[in-house]
Amino acid sequence: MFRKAIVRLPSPSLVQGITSNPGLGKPDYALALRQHAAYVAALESCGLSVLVLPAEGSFPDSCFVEDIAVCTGRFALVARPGAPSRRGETEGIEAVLRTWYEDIEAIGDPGTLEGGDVMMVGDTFYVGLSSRTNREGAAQFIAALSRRDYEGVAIEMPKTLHLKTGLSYLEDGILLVAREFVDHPEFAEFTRIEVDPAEGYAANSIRVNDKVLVPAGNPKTARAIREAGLEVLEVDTSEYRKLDGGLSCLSLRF
Ligand code: CIR
Repeated sequence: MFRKAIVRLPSPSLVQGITSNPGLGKPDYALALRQHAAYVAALESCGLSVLVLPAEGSFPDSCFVEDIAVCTGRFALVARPGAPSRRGETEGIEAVLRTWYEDIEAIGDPGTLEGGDVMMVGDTFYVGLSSRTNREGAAQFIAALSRRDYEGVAIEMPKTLHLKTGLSYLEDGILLVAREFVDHPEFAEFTRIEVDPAEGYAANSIRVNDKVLVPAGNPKTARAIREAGLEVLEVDTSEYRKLDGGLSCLSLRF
Protein backbone atom coordinates (compact mmCIF):
# COMPACT_ATOMS: atom_id res chain seq x y z
CA MET A 1 0.00 0.00 0.00
CA PHE A 2 1.46 3.36 -1.01
CA ARG A 3 0.68 6.40 1.14
CA LYS A 4 2.97 9.13 -0.20
CA ALA A 5 4.28 10.46 -3.45
CA ILE A 6 6.88 13.05 -4.32
CA VAL A 7 6.63 14.94 -7.60
CA ARG A 8 8.48 17.92 -9.04
CA LEU A 9 6.77 20.59 -11.11
CA PRO A 10 8.12 20.91 -14.64
CA SER A 11 9.93 24.15 -15.41
CA PRO A 12 9.73 26.10 -18.68
CA SER A 13 13.16 24.61 -19.50
CA LEU A 14 11.28 21.32 -19.99
CA VAL A 15 11.37 22.02 -23.71
CA GLN A 16 15.14 21.39 -23.62
CA GLY A 17 14.77 17.96 -22.00
CA ILE A 18 16.46 14.87 -23.42
CA THR A 19 14.55 13.06 -26.13
CA SER A 20 15.24 10.10 -28.37
CA ASN A 21 12.39 11.13 -30.59
CA PRO A 22 12.57 14.82 -31.59
CA GLY A 23 10.04 14.10 -34.32
CA LEU A 24 7.30 14.19 -31.68
CA GLY A 25 7.96 17.93 -31.25
CA LYS A 26 8.64 20.07 -28.20
CA PRO A 27 6.37 19.82 -25.18
CA ASP A 28 3.75 22.53 -24.80
CA TYR A 29 4.65 23.87 -21.35
CA ALA A 30 1.19 25.17 -20.44
CA LEU A 31 -0.35 21.82 -21.35
CA ALA A 32 2.42 19.97 -19.51
CA LEU A 33 1.56 21.93 -16.36
CA ARG A 34 -2.14 21.05 -16.68
CA GLN A 35 -1.27 17.40 -17.25
CA HIS A 36 0.97 17.48 -14.21
CA ALA A 37 -1.86 18.84 -12.05
CA ALA A 38 -4.16 16.09 -13.35
CA TYR A 39 -1.48 13.50 -12.60
CA VAL A 40 -1.20 14.73 -9.00
CA ALA A 41 -4.99 14.61 -8.70
CA ALA A 42 -4.97 11.03 -10.01
CA LEU A 43 -2.41 9.99 -7.37
CA GLU A 44 -4.52 11.69 -4.70
CA SER A 45 -7.59 9.84 -5.91
CA CYS A 46 -5.65 6.62 -5.19
CA GLY A 47 -5.27 7.72 -1.57
CA LEU A 48 -1.77 9.22 -1.70
CA SER A 49 -0.68 12.44 -0.09
CA VAL A 50 1.54 14.17 -2.62
CA LEU A 51 4.50 16.44 -1.90
CA VAL A 52 4.94 18.82 -4.84
CA LEU A 53 8.52 20.10 -5.09
CA PRO A 54 9.14 23.42 -6.85
CA ALA A 55 10.30 23.55 -10.44
CA GLU A 56 14.05 23.46 -10.96
CA GLY A 57 14.87 25.49 -14.06
CA SER A 58 18.52 24.45 -14.35
CA PHE A 59 17.50 20.83 -14.96
CA PRO A 60 15.10 20.40 -17.88
CA ASP A 61 14.36 16.75 -17.01
CA SER A 62 13.95 17.25 -13.26
CA CYS A 63 10.18 16.64 -13.27
CA PHE A 64 11.09 12.96 -13.93
CA VAL A 65 11.78 12.61 -10.25
CA GLU A 66 11.53 8.83 -10.22
CA ASP A 67 15.04 8.64 -11.64
CA ILE A 68 16.85 10.37 -8.78
CA ALA A 69 15.91 8.10 -5.88
CA VAL A 70 14.46 4.73 -4.93
CA CYS A 71 12.06 4.57 -1.99
CA THR A 72 11.68 1.12 -0.49
CA GLY A 73 9.78 0.08 2.62
CA ARG A 74 13.05 -0.19 4.58
CA PHE A 75 15.38 2.49 3.24
CA ALA A 76 15.78 5.12 0.57
CA LEU A 77 18.50 5.37 -2.03
CA VAL A 78 19.78 8.54 -3.64
CA ALA A 79 20.50 7.57 -7.23
CA ARG A 80 23.25 8.85 -9.51
CA PRO A 81 21.83 9.54 -12.96
CA GLY A 82 23.72 8.17 -15.91
CA ALA A 83 22.72 11.14 -18.05
CA PRO A 84 25.37 13.83 -17.36
CA SER A 85 22.83 16.67 -17.72
CA ARG A 86 20.75 15.07 -14.96
CA ARG A 87 23.48 14.33 -12.43
CA GLY A 88 22.90 17.49 -10.39
CA GLU A 89 19.20 16.74 -9.93
CA THR A 90 19.90 14.67 -6.83
CA GLU A 91 21.11 17.67 -4.86
CA GLY A 92 18.62 18.35 -2.09
CA ILE A 93 16.67 15.11 -2.45
CA GLU A 94 18.27 13.52 0.60
CA ALA A 95 16.96 16.35 2.79
CA VAL A 96 13.48 15.77 1.36
CA LEU A 97 13.69 12.02 1.96
CA ARG A 98 14.79 12.63 5.57
CA THR A 99 11.17 13.62 6.30
CA TRP A 100 10.30 9.93 6.08
CA TYR A 101 13.54 7.95 6.11
CA GLU A 102 16.32 7.58 8.68
CA ASP A 103 18.13 4.99 6.62
CA ILE A 104 19.37 6.51 3.35
CA GLU A 105 22.19 5.34 1.08
CA ALA A 106 23.58 6.84 -2.08
CA ILE A 107 25.10 5.44 -5.25
CA GLY A 108 28.73 6.51 -5.50
CA ASP A 109 31.12 7.15 -8.38
CA PRO A 110 31.74 5.28 -10.72
CA GLY A 111 28.29 3.77 -10.25
CA THR A 112 25.28 5.17 -12.05
CA LEU A 113 21.68 4.20 -11.48
CA GLU A 114 18.36 5.80 -12.42
CA GLY A 115 15.17 4.87 -10.59
CA GLY A 116 13.39 4.17 -13.87
CA ASP A 117 15.53 1.05 -14.07
CA VAL A 118 14.25 -0.33 -10.77
CA MET A 119 11.10 -2.44 -10.60
CA MET A 120 9.83 -3.62 -7.24
CA VAL A 121 8.08 -6.97 -6.96
CA GLY A 122 7.42 -7.56 -3.28
CA ASP A 123 10.81 -7.93 -1.61
CA THR A 124 12.62 -8.40 -4.93
CA PHE A 125 13.97 -5.49 -6.94
CA TYR A 126 14.80 -5.94 -10.61
CA VAL A 127 17.51 -3.57 -11.83
CA GLY A 128 17.88 -2.95 -15.54
CA LEU A 129 21.40 -2.60 -16.92
CA SER A 130 20.70 0.21 -19.33
CA SER A 131 22.59 3.09 -20.86
CA ARG A 132 21.76 4.98 -17.62
CA THR A 133 22.38 2.28 -14.99
CA ASN A 134 25.78 0.60 -15.10
CA ARG A 135 26.94 -2.66 -13.51
CA GLU A 136 28.69 -0.84 -10.69
CA GLY A 137 25.56 1.17 -9.82
CA ALA A 138 23.40 -1.94 -9.93
CA ALA A 139 25.92 -3.83 -7.76
CA GLN A 140 25.94 -1.05 -5.15
CA PHE A 141 22.16 -1.02 -5.00
CA ILE A 142 21.90 -4.81 -4.84
CA ALA A 143 24.43 -4.86 -1.97
CA ALA A 144 22.37 -2.21 -0.13
CA LEU A 145 19.25 -4.31 -0.70
CA SER A 146 20.81 -7.49 0.63
CA ARG A 147 21.94 -5.67 3.79
CA ARG A 148 18.21 -5.10 4.46
CA ASP A 149 17.08 -8.64 3.59
CA TYR A 150 15.79 -7.68 0.18
CA GLU A 151 16.79 -9.38 -3.03
CA GLY A 152 18.16 -7.58 -6.08
CA VAL A 153 18.34 -9.04 -9.59
CA ALA A 154 20.29 -7.36 -12.38
CA ILE A 155 18.59 -7.61 -15.77
CA GLU A 156 20.32 -7.50 -19.13
CA MET A 157 18.18 -5.25 -21.22
CA PRO A 158 17.17 -4.65 -24.77
CA LYS A 159 17.66 -1.14 -26.02
CA THR A 160 14.86 0.53 -24.13
CA LEU A 161 15.62 3.71 -22.18
CA HIS A 162 14.73 2.31 -18.75
CA LEU A 163 13.60 -1.08 -17.47
CA LYS A 164 10.14 0.31 -16.72
CA THR A 165 9.85 1.82 -20.18
CA GLY A 166 9.02 -1.68 -21.32
CA LEU A 167 7.79 -3.43 -18.21
CA SER A 168 5.47 -2.64 -15.29
CA TYR A 169 4.54 -4.81 -12.35
CA LEU A 170 0.83 -4.44 -11.62
CA GLU A 171 0.90 -6.51 -8.40
CA ASP A 172 -1.05 -9.77 -7.94
CA GLY A 173 1.53 -11.58 -10.09
CA ILE A 174 0.61 -9.54 -13.18
CA LEU A 175 3.32 -8.06 -15.37
CA LEU A 176 2.68 -5.70 -18.24
CA VAL A 177 5.28 -6.42 -20.92
CA ALA A 178 6.14 -4.71 -24.17
CA ARG A 179 7.37 -6.74 -27.08
CA GLU A 180 11.09 -6.64 -26.35
CA PHE A 181 10.49 -8.11 -22.89
CA VAL A 182 7.90 -10.72 -23.80
CA ASP A 183 10.37 -13.55 -24.15
CA HIS A 184 12.73 -12.45 -21.42
CA PRO A 185 13.44 -15.63 -19.42
CA GLU A 186 13.63 -13.79 -16.10
CA PHE A 187 9.92 -12.93 -16.28
CA ALA A 188 8.52 -16.25 -17.51
CA GLU A 189 6.77 -17.04 -14.23
CA PHE A 190 4.55 -13.96 -14.21
CA THR A 191 1.03 -13.69 -15.55
CA ARG A 192 1.91 -11.45 -18.46
CA ILE A 193 -0.22 -8.91 -20.27
CA GLU A 194 1.42 -8.28 -23.61
CA VAL A 195 1.21 -4.71 -24.80
CA ASP A 196 0.22 -4.28 -28.43
CA PRO A 197 3.24 -2.90 -30.35
CA ALA A 198 1.13 0.08 -31.45
CA GLU A 199 0.65 0.95 -27.77
CA GLY A 200 4.23 0.36 -26.58
CA TYR A 201 4.22 3.58 -24.55
CA ALA A 202 1.51 2.10 -22.30
CA ALA A 203 3.96 -0.52 -21.02
CA ASN A 204 4.82 2.21 -18.53
CA SER A 205 1.64 2.10 -16.45
CA ILE A 206 1.52 2.16 -12.67
CA ARG A 207 -0.44 0.26 -10.07
CA VAL A 208 -1.27 2.65 -7.24
CA ASN A 209 -3.21 0.88 -4.53
CA ASP A 210 -6.59 -0.12 -6.00
CA LYS A 211 -6.10 1.46 -9.43
CA VAL A 212 -3.84 1.23 -12.42
CA LEU A 213 -2.90 4.51 -14.07
CA VAL A 214 -2.60 3.99 -17.81
CA PRO A 215 -1.52 6.65 -20.32
CA ALA A 216 -4.54 7.99 -22.20
CA GLY A 217 -5.01 6.84 -25.78
CA ASN A 218 -4.08 3.19 -25.33
CA PRO A 219 -7.46 1.46 -25.40
CA LYS A 220 -6.22 -2.09 -26.00
CA THR A 221 -3.90 -1.97 -22.99
CA ALA A 222 -6.58 -0.35 -20.81
CA ARG A 223 -9.06 -3.07 -21.83
CA ALA A 224 -6.59 -5.89 -21.15
CA ILE A 225 -5.89 -4.52 -17.68
CA ARG A 226 -9.61 -4.20 -16.95
CA GLU A 227 -10.10 -7.77 -18.14
CA ALA A 228 -7.51 -8.82 -15.57
CA GLY A 229 -9.92 -7.44 -12.96
CA LEU A 230 -8.16 -4.15 -12.23
CA GLU A 231 -9.61 -0.65 -12.20
CA VAL A 232 -8.06 1.66 -14.79
CA LEU A 233 -7.60 5.40 -14.55
CA GLU A 234 -6.47 7.02 -17.79
CA VAL A 235 -4.09 9.95 -17.45
CA ASP A 236 -2.85 12.06 -20.36
CA THR A 237 0.94 12.45 -20.46
CA SER A 238 1.33 13.44 -24.11
CA GLU A 239 3.75 16.29 -23.37
CA TYR A 240 6.04 14.09 -21.26
CA ARG A 241 6.01 11.38 -23.89
CA LYS A 242 7.80 13.84 -26.18
CA LEU A 243 10.75 13.52 -23.77
CA ASP A 244 10.53 9.73 -23.34
CA GLY A 245 8.83 10.23 -19.98
CA GLY A 246 5.83 8.28 -18.76
CA LEU A 247 3.59 7.81 -15.75
CA SER A 248 6.10 6.16 -13.46
CA CYS A 249 8.83 8.71 -14.18
CA LEU A 250 6.81 11.60 -12.78
CA SER A 251 6.73 10.45 -9.14
CA LEU A 252 8.35 8.57 -6.32
CA ARG A 253 5.69 6.45 -4.62
CA PHE A 254 6.11 4.81 -1.24
C1 CIR B 1 15.49 11.37 -19.80
O1 CIR B 1 15.89 11.03 -20.93
O2 CIR B 1 16.17 11.19 -18.80
C2 CIR B 1 14.16 12.05 -19.68
N1 CIR B 1 13.90 12.83 -20.85
C3 CIR B 1 13.06 11.02 -19.49
C4 CIR B 1 13.18 10.24 -18.24
C5 CIR B 1 12.13 9.19 -18.11
N2 CIR B 1 12.19 8.57 -16.85
C6 CIR B 1 11.85 7.30 -16.65
O3 CIR B 1 11.58 6.55 -17.57
N3 CIR B 1 11.90 6.85 -15.38
